[in-house]
Amino acid sequence: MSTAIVTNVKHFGGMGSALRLSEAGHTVACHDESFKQKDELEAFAETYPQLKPMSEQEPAELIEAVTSAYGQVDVLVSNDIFAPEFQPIDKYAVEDYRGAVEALQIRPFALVNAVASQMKKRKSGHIIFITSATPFGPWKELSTYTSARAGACTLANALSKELGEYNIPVFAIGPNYLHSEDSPYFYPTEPWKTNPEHVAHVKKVTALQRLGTQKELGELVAFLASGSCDYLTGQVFWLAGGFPMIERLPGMPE
Ligand code: IXW
Repeated sequence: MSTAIVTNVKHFGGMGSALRLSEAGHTVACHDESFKQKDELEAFAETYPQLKPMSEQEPAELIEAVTSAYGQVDVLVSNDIFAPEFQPIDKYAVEDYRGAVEALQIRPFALVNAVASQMKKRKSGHIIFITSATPFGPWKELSTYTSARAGACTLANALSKELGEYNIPVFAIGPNYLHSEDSPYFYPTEPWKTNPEHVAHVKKVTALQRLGTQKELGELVAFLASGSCDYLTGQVFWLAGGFPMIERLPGMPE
């Protein structure tokens, strides 16, 4: 029996990860900010009886609660979210950057900080950060979010160096244009699947010309967590359909 944790489960890559890990036989403990409210937690438990919602919010408390309820943590999926705000550098407040770093770097760091000792003792575990493909293809005027995400990708790579001897692979999955269904983080059905201008944009900037699905994200998470190819560690997987698509220079010969 294996215990997995998925954070921010209702958002970004949360549901794809949790449902697929559960299908693969993991007991999946789920964090979400909304689970602070008892009725939200109960509603989630009723809709998804195969998943285990947790009310704890602080990383160390969450790890402790999951460990005592479901046993040692085998898989950590730190699925981090932050509302990106586009601004030129002289318009951002310095605090905007601090906020992005707190949510996108400190949070996964704190989770690993809390879970590492039990994984090291057992010499087993898998750690996956869901980050972003924006460091691979940065947009103009999104410096805070993009750089904070880049730090999380590097954190995964750096941790892979020290946790390798304990048989703990560490990965980052960097999505972009991942359909988030009814969550605002980051490509909900409205408008990204419905508004013709948004659909045309996705077609243009991704080589595969469409949004990625929760199912596709879940397949990668489950594969990386499965241990079936444990000679991998430290990679950042850009799960972004070939974003950013670079078009041919105008005027170049055929
Ligand atoms: O920044 C994102 O969306 C902004 C609209 C994508 C996310 O990093 C994965």
